Amino acid sequence: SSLKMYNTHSCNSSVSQTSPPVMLVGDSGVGKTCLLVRFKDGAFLAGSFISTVGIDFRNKVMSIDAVKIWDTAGQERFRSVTHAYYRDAHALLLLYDVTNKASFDNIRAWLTEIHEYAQQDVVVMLLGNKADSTHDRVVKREEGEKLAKEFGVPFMETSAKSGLNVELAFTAVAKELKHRTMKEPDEPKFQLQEYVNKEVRTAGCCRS
Ligand SMILES: Nc1nc2c(ncn2[C@@H]2O[C@H](COP(=O)(O)OP(=O)(O)OP(=O)(O)O)[C@@H](O)[C@H]2O)c(=O)[nH]1
Ligand SMILES: [Mg+2]
Repeated sequence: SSLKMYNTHSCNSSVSQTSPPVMLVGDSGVGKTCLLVRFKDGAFLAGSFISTVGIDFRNKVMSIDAVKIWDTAGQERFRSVTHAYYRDAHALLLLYDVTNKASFDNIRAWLTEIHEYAQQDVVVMLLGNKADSTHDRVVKREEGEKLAKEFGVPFMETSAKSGLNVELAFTAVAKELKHRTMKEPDEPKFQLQEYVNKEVRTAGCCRS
């Protein structure tokens, strides 16, 4: 089946069939592929923009856990392909671009789609990407915070260019997913929102 595809990219056996899939979603051009490349390889893809076709499968072994990362195409014409993967995703990183108001306005539609196609207990995190673009910014951090609060999802701003909060976004969801699988009855529940609040950095204030 096509679902087997994700293992063909893996040369590390610790990313197995049971590693939880984390899916990157959001409009075309918001920086999903760049965020993944920054996280995986520590590099930034500057210059010409190569839009993702369909879905791309990557693996990463983190100190917390190994995760499979599915980078999806934001373009409308690939929507039916990405829909097919929603139900298998354990976590969704939903991105908008702080320099693109339409990508922010579309977040509500994305969340509706997530409710429709994803598992009910899927971990969702809202990311306002391109936080490095001070001059082109049109969406304030507070607006992102407000929207996230309305939908009860954790939020942070990120930058694939500077690296701001990139590691944190993936680490936070991996910690949450790891905690869910451990099922230790006496263990206190992992507080994703609190963890994010404690670790998050703000664009322009600190080095990333
Ligand atoms: N300044 C800045 N530019 C970024 C950042 N992330 C991505 N970009 C730029 O935005 C453009 C689109 O990035 P991609 O990662 O390819 O976008 P995508 O969301 O994967 O788009 P699709 O694959 O079409 O869904 C590229 O030209 C990147 O260089 C960022 O954090 N800061
Ligand atoms: Mg892409």
